[in-house]
Amino acid sequence: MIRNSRSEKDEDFFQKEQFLNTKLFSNLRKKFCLDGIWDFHFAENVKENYQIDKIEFDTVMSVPGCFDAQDKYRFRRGIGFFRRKIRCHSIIKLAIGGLGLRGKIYWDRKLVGSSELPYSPINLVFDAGNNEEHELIIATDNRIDNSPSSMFQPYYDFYGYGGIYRSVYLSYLPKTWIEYFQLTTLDITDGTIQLKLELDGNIPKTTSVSIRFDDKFHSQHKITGATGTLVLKVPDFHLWSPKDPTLHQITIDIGHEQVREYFGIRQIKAEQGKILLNEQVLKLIGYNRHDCHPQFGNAIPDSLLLNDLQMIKDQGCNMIRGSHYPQSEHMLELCDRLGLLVWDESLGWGNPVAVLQDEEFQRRQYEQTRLMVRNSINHPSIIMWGFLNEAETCKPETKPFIEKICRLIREEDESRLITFATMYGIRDLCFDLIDVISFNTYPGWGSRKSETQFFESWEVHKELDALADFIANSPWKDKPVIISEIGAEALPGDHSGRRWSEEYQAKLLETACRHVIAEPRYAGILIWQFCDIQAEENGRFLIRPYGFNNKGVVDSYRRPKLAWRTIRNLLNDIQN
Ligand code: ADA
Repeated sequence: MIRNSRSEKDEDFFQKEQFLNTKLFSNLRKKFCLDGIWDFHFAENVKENYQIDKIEFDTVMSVPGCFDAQDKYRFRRGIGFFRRKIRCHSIIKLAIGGLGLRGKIYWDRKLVGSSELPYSPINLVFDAGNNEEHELIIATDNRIDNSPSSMFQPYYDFYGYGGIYRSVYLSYLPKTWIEYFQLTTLDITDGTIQLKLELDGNIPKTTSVSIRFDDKFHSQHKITGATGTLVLKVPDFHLWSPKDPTLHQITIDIGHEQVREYFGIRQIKAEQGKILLNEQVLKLIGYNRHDCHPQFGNAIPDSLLLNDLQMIKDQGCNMIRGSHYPQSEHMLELCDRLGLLVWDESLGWGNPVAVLQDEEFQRRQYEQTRLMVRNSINHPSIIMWGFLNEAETCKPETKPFIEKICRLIREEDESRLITFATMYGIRDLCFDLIDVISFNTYPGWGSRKSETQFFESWEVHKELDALADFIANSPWKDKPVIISEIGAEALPGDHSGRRWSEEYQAKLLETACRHVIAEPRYAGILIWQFCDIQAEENGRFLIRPYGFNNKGVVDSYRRPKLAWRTIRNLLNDIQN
């Protein structure tokens, strides 16, 4: 069991499947991280049917890395070709944590896979060939596709970077392998969990499964065919929560293959307008956060990622909304470890009915949502699944699609809550489909009613009361309500006290946080947003000072604005 202090096992936290050659875990799947400096070529104005044989690699690029965040290619659109040579053989699994905006993958110059889903993991299983040097090329295209089926629409309010956003791994697969496993807490009073297993490859009639918890406790089981469900009791169990994020470890061994995973025992539910974690009422307080930095784009290095999460945790928050796309494995591992709750969501931003009704867009959305849920299923930090930020959910035509996404999530996972962030307030038509009602609202900023340039708290109070009153008198009065976005822009160094100043933002956010924290009808507040982010040149670039969305409480380089200190003092006062 892992407590907060560092233990020997923690040394391997990010390489947990890589310590393969130790005697104790000799069957652990052989998995290699391919991150590093790869060969690179950037091609502008290149046609879709380019010939991969003709690409000449003339320079280098870091993986993970966004080429258009580098000075040489900043804001340029085209295809970034990344190449790496690898000596390997036989059946392998290539796992790319996420890329953008779309990608094609070549092995020895033959196409082995492609993806239209920015930020989504890509998992490819294929025969690598003989034991010799092979060539892997990942072509990442950051040109904006403005057809309705495109997953990254030109009007999104964040920059669409090009490159490999997240780590790349290669693993050898044995003849039968564990393709998927899902751990669900069944009973928090006695540590009972459910393990669903899916095998792939050459499937024997029955498979012996040996389970070990925390390297101490051992039990033997059998499954028939490719799938199986086991109900297990975790000995000496300890519950996971933000205050005490204790993790356990499971080792699943099917003879010629072993996988290990950290997990947490905890239960999340919604009841009578409240969110309960392990039967305790929970008030969510935190931030919307984009993976964005001027020098790294979406490919956030681990040290910077840790810094962001640690800042948020140390400020006294307990929650992060991963706006507006599926979060990386590293981000989720750190949140499990630090004790930060996560709302993980699939990609979307303000999509209108015409896009929401496009069949190919729908197919991609289902695919990304399913991949998100299956890839992140074992992270205790995730308490809510979300999708399609601010889609046109006030239109009846949208409802069947939203209903289908909710059904798809529930088919995969019934243990977490479902939500989406709406900008339609009381006009939204899909509240019956979800577990938690989440309002994005900008009183005192976007929806300014008063004439003065200075902040007036009544606007925030009035709006938050109106939303809470509406839900309290609606058929959804038993669903928890949260403010999923609220905020104001602040230009660092502007201390005029007027709109756009640090003071204005700090006052607005302090007012909103105090209101939600004191109001029992609210289950939480997520400030928009943690850091300033690069705006998309086709999106709101022209109405954003410096081309940035400046609603961060820290700037794009993570330098605190006044609001950061204000919220920290507020949470400190409340918690002590
Ligand atoms: C919306 C949206 C955010 C951001 C915000 C803003 O609510 O969900 O992504 O664009 O507005 O800053 O205006």
